[in-house]
Amino acid sequence: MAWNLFGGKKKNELAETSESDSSNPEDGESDSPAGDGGSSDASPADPTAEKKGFFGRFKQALVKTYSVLNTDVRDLLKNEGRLVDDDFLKELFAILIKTDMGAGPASKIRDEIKSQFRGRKVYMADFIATAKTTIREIMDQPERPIEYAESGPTIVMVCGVNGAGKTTSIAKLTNMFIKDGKKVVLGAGDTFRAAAVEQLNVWANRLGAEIVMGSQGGDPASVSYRAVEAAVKSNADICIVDTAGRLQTQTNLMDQLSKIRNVMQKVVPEAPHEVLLVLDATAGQNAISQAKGFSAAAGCTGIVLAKLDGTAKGGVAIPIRQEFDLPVKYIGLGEKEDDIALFNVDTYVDALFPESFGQE
Ligand SMILES: Nc1nc2c(ncn2[C@@H]2O[C@H](COP(=O)(O)OP(=O)(O)OP(=O)(O)O)[C@@H](O)[C@H]2O)c(=O)[nH]1
Ligand SMILES: [Mg+2]
Repeated sequence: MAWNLFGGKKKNELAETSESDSSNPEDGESDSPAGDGGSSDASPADPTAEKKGFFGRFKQALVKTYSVLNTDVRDLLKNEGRLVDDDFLKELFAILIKTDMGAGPASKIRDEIKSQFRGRKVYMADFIATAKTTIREIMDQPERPIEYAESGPTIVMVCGVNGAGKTTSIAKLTNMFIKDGKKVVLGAGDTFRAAAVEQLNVWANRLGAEIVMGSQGGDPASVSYRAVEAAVKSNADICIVDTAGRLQTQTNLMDQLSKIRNVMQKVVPEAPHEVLLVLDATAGQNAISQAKGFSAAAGCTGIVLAKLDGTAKGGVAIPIRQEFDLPVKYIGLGEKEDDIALFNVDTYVDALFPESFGQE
């Protein structure tokens, strides 16, 4: 059972999906901030449990960010509120910046508080409401699951800097598709690192996906071509191609991504249907600067924000959404194949500011 991973794609779940898109902040509010939203608390037969589970998983992913932000804001505002003056605005900005939301979004929240409350007292509820509204406005995007090909296999290319979480994210996506009854072919296009092919092969065997591999040091374009070809031949639904980690400054490696695209198109002219840029949330703002050139060079269509669970810098999803001008499609919540969720702005904001925010 997917965690609403497919948006509206699963016809037999449409009724549940529309309810469980977690735009309701009350979902799972009985959870602790750490959330208990692992796979244990939702049963397929119980949509309420699924709602709690989906929200709980977001809370779990953001628990480190929430904890720091909550403590700082509570210390700032106390129970009695604070007069909005220059000192207060400076302190507030410094607190917001710590989440790695970036200067733009932090200034926007600060300025909004300033224009609404200057010379008066601001209370916790005012802050939460202003922050949530402002972040929602900045991030505004509909849920965007994978866009499927109209016919034939959907070809997905995955790229990003070294160690961002590409291969693990591919495993998670594969698991999600297979659970949804889809046939998946993987292409081990990272021929650069010695253990990379084996890492993907282990996942493929464990999850039950077909895999096309080449030799280490071989041509990634050739592997990608053969993977797409195999997907067409075997009537697969999805073909996901892994690529080696690279930096946007490595021109030859960035050109290699274009070459991979070109050879895919010889088999399926519309390929790749999706180019997912995997970003490491633990790198915070560095994740943005490291991967800034990727979007244009690789023709990215969406972002997977991996390792959100491992960081107190979870505010980074906000500038990522802005800077790349791409939808954040999925978030990574851990190292296991189930640790993925479809990204939803409302759920993200509600998880950052759950009902417990500001309380002891
Ligand atoms: N906590 C956590 N760890 C993750 C997540 N995604 C990946 N990892 C871990 O991050 C490390 C790197 O993940 P990989 O998937 O190998 O990253 P990659 O981008 O394929 O790396 P290269 O192929 O070397 O460029 C591994 O130890 C993963 O288990 C996540 O969402 N949460
Ligand atoms: Mg890899």
